[in-house]
Amino acid sequence: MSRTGNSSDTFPIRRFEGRISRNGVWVVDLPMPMGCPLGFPARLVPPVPRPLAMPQDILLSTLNARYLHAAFGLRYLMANLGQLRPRAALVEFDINQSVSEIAESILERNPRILGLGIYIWNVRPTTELIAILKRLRPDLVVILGGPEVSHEPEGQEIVTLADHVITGEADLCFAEVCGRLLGEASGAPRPVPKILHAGLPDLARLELPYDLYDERDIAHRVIYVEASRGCPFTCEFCLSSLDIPVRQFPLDRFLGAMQRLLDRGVLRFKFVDRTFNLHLPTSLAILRFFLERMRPGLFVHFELVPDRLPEALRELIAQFPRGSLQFEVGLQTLNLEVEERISRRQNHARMEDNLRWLRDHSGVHVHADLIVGLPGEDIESFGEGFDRLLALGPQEIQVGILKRLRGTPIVRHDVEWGMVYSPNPPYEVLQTRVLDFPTLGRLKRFAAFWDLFANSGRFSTTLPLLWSAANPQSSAFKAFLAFSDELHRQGVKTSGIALTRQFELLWDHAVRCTRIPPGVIAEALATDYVRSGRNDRPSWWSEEFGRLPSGRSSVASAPARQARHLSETR
Ligand code: B12
Ligand code: SF4
Repeated sequence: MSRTGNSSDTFPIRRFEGRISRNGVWVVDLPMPMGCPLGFPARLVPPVPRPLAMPQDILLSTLNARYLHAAFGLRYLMANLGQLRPRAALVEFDINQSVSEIAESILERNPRILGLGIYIWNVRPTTELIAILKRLRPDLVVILGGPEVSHEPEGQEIVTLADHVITGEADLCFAEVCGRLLGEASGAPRPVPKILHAGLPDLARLELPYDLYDERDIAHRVIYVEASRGCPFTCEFCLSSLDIPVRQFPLDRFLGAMQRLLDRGVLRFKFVDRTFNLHLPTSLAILRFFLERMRPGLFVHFELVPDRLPEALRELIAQFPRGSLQFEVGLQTLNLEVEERISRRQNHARMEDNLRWLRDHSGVHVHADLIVGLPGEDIESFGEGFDRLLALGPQEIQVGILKRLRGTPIVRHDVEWGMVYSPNPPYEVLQTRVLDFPTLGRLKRFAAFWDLFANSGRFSTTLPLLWSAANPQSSAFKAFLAFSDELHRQGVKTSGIALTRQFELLWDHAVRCTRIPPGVIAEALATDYVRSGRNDRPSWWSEEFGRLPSGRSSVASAPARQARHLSETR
């Protein structure tokens, strides 16, 4: 049998491609032409017997950002392979693994076609991987897809090395291309262009991929789910601004799949919908679904736009147990001019009202995002926005550095605002007309230390002291920037600091650089120390401060970090 020929002469009778539907009816999987430029006509394929499955014919793979993350996109491709599904396998790696070990593992499976998901976090090691694979197995057909190769593919080394690239949502198109390459239907392989643009698939016709989360995924990984695709907004730094229109998966089928996940013991759901609160009836139905099935440990994460929280949504949200919901809220900037410049629409008054409401009347853990380095935003403007946001009380503020994602229209500001980006992934901004390289470095450290000390929830009693009444003139942003600068001066790195060392560093800074009485600092720090699970006497605690305070109770539903925040805030 040739590697690319049709092997239909070796099949056991009674081995059919297809599946039994939920109501027990035999369904033949059709390669759907929707959105695939190869233009196969919609046709009925009779349930012909297929060859004995060769699981290695097609291998789907990717390098995830960490083991914890599952490749959701690949599972869609696998679920929608139709007749080819028994001849395919999915294997995941992560970017911390060695490229040669990954190559070995792939070659062991001896695939004919290798489909790789390419993202900003894996483009570099995957380029290396393909170079190795192609040397060892020049006949291996490599098909790429994913956001990093879906835009500006020209000139990318990884694209040069690969055989084909399918841009966009390839759920159905990948099956079509594999069918062609394997000579399905026609008996001989047929040519496929190097770059194909998959159109938007009809979500109602997609097989949902949730059964492809296996027991190990359920036990150890984030379970990604989506009820819709696309975003109606046009923020110029974001790839999703190109994903218009918004499309919904049929709600009943989606909720049925969520029920099966719950039945299999999934407790933590992460919705990747760009804006969960866009379509009110759907948002309400999904929230109601989870509320009715609430159980200890159930935790659901949504991304939403902050200025839309109508009363009906609020009523439902308020009923969720503390720590069972997490909202990721993209603010990005609070500077109106910058917002307008990057085509981002946001009603500030409503946003502020909603964030306050969430803080005061719900048990939602709010994770808010800000971006450093947007065109025209200087350090003062960023700091003011940061302080305003902090005052609204989100449990976490993630400070991200602007990235020049391939395909995004943010490049139109390059000349006017002196935008200079790194040529290497993740293409972070290096300097702008109003933020020089050293200042951006300072803000990057601020972001990393903020994550370690504030977002970790470990110092929630002590940190506010840095910008409290003891330092009335100092904004939280300035006070924490001073701490971050001080750590840098001492040569402290932004990662790999032991917890006890973090306590020492904060103690040292607070005592030396603020006017807060040592006893007050020690009391606050000791509260944080005990809450972090320690019961030994820390080096900075002295007899004169008396006994160490006792610990606080935790929040049942939330993961550890979120629980630390929420046990403090109510
Ligand atoms: C989950 C996620 C992560 C996870 C990682 C997941 C993992 N598996 O490792 C985490 C949280 C770590 C993460 C981090 C980041 N992420 Co992220 N993330 C996402 C998110 C929310 C969901 C991805 C997903 O599952 N989507 C749903 C599936 C169905 O879509 P899909 O993955 O795109 O797959 C489809 C197509 O791409 C294609 N496809 C995919 N694989 C393949 C393979 C083949 C062979 C083919 C033919 C086609 C194909 O078909 C699929 C089905 O339609 C997306 C936004 C979004 N909603 O998509 C951003 C997104 C992927 N992330 C993005 C970015 C920028 C980042 C960060 C840089 C953010 C930051 N901090 O600034 C970091 C980088 C991390 C790092 N270490 O460097 C960008 C991608 C940019 C790019 N060019 O890759 C996105 C699109 C967000 C955005 N709108 O800008 N992210
Ligand atoms: S930042 Fe959020 S609202 Fe703006 S385009 Fe991206 S996903 Fe949509």
